[in-house]
Amino acid sequence: MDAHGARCLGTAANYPREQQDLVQGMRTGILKSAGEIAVSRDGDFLKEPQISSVVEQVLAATPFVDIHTHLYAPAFGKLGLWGIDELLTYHYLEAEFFRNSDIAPEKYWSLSKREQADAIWRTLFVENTPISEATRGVIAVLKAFQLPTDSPDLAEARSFFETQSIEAHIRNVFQMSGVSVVVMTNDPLDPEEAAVWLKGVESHQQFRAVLRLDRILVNWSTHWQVLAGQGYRVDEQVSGKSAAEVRRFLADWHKRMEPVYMAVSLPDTFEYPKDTTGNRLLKEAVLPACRELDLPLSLMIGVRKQVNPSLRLAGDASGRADLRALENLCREYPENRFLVSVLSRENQHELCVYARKFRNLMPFGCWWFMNNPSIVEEITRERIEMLGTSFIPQHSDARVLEQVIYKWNNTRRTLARILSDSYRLLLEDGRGVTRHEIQRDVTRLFRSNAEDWTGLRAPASDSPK
Ligand code: RAT
Ligand code: ZN
Repeated sequence: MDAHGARCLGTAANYPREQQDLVQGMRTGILKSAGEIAVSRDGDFLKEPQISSVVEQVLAATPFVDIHTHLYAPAFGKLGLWGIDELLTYHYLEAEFFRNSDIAPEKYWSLSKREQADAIWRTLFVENTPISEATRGVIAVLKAFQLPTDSPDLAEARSFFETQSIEAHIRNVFQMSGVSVVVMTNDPLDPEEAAVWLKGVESHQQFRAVLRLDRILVNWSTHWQVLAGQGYRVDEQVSGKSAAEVRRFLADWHKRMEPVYMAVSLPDTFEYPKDTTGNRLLKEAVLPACRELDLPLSLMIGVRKQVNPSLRLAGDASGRADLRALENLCREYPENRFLVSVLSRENQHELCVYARKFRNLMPFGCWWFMNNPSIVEEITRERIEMLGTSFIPQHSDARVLEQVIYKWNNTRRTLARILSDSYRLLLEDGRGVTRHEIQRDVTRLFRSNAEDWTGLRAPASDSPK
């Protein structure tokens, strides 16, 4: 059946006999016939029962680009987190720990990292069944390294990680998770991180930089003096030469970091336009710098910082944002590209609608509280239905190296189901799909949309599994 036929099922009477049979078959639920006709037209089309396994194979064999993480290249030393104690003290798990333990946050923060990890293991993995997304993630990592998943303590896991050398371990982890390149989050105003950059770091093809701007765009009043102290002529009100000087600061850091985009995480209350220092800096410094340097700006919208400060990093929540701010930015700055993720479930559909209106908007990832299979499934189905393959389905947001194993494994598992369903529906509607097309779609979703948008060119040689 041709595309026209598929669109016009209501007027089947005008069709040749073969198509009338097909339409009848589809209406009465004998959907196999669509697949048979498609296959007979072109041997490359897959039969319905083949679709899932081809989708799974293609997903497994395609090296992904991880467009947003908090991982670091080995040159950053202790800033790069890895190993069992870091995995267990991930703030997603700390939030769950505080629900399940009598230990007060102040007491927990006074423990050593090792003691914290022991407490979390005991509470969430021994005394409770680890069925939450974040706890299952640790189990999947232990299993990937053939470590015990039900041990009363962490002795064996610790001794395994202690014997790994970081470079080889990174290669191994990337291979196991099927990622070829990860994008870091690099804050030029973080004193510890800035010190590493200022000493000079060799660029690493598999860890690409991102110029993170939260301290400039969201917390200017407590950070402008750092820039002033470094010789940039800025003031708290962003008057005079301030915006030009921030552009100079960004250009200097661009030279140093070679970032693939600039990024900021914004509160649910973000509005644009509105006369705030943040918006002045956005309009007069950041957006012009992105245009000059041909970089997209990533806006991660909807965080409500520190609703419970005693939980530290685990104390942030999410809120629904007014995405008219995004509409205004996309319309007023067609020369800027915006990579956008939103933190509240309620904003997801609007984000898809805006992406249909503005080609300079690229939705990416299921961020933080959205990164659970049920929500990922909902968001991704919606995005495919509204945007086809013109979006970036996922990023890992990994803070600890080995997390990419479980996070990307989960993404492949969920996406296999969703993509297979999409191709099956397409087949039922009258259009077969080939392995080549599935590969083209997966490559676009998990590599080339990110590469084309950021100018990031990932090394293609490192293929997973
Ligand atoms: O997901 C997270 O780990 C959050 O704490 C944030 O880091 C968020 O992803 C961000 O980049 O701001
Ligand atoms: Zn993040």
